[in-house]
Amino acid sequence: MTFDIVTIFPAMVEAALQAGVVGRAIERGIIDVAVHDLREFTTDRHRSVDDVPYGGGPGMVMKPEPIFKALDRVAERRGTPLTVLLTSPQGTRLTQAVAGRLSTKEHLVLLCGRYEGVDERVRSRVDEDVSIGDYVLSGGELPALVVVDAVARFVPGVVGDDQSVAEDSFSRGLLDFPHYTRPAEIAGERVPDVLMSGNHAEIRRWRKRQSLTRTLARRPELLETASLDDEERRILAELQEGKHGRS
Ligand code: 4GX
Repeated sequence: MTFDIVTIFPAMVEAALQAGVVGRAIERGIIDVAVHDLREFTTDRHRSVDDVPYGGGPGMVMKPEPIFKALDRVAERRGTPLTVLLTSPQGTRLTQAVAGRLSTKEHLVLLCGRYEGVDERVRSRVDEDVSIGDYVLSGGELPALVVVDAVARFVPGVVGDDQSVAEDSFSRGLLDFPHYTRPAEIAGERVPDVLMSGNHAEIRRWRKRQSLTRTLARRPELLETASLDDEERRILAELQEGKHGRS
């Protein structure tokens, strides 16, 4: 899968792409990510990417010409079809399901908005707006990186252990269970005995109960759409009756 990111802060985006799971996937050639400096597609002496809004008002608007030129370059280099995403607070909220849908595309282009946004005529080249959440950021670079990370994890081979993708709590619609590593005791807090018991059936049930307890307490709406197995449905019923609720 290939990603093209169009930004006025290429160094910021490139630095983040070198770290962790995504950085390794790029190194191994499992995904290809190219970062394009929007200023390279300007033609004026000041390399302007923004201009004052028609109609007046505060702030600046991203000029359409450099964006059109950048998208033309990407299309010509990669060949069609490209799916162009604009990171914006007006967009489709990014969820695990949306990331999964986007991962079925061969090629994503992420346009990082800055200032008050882009000239409306850029819309003719945008397939979908994507928002990472209801808060105001200074630009679309962090959202673009979030989209690449969440989408890339669906690409086979990006996450080393396929099992951990399948068992990822959010892909099942539940919150994660608590994790522990050594030492067995720190600051007077011990690792729960069940995790040291070697009883794998017990451990599995305990983790399910923990996931369900947390989801019920913190994100009960997730339970409406979660895919639960028989055992999880039984545990949930118990929890909702108020039994064993504090385990
Ligand atoms: N999830 N921002 C984009 C400028 C902008 C505005 C409108 C395009 C259209 C954000 C978010 C976010 C702030 C990034 C405004 N670009 N993007 N920027 N939350 O808040 O995605």
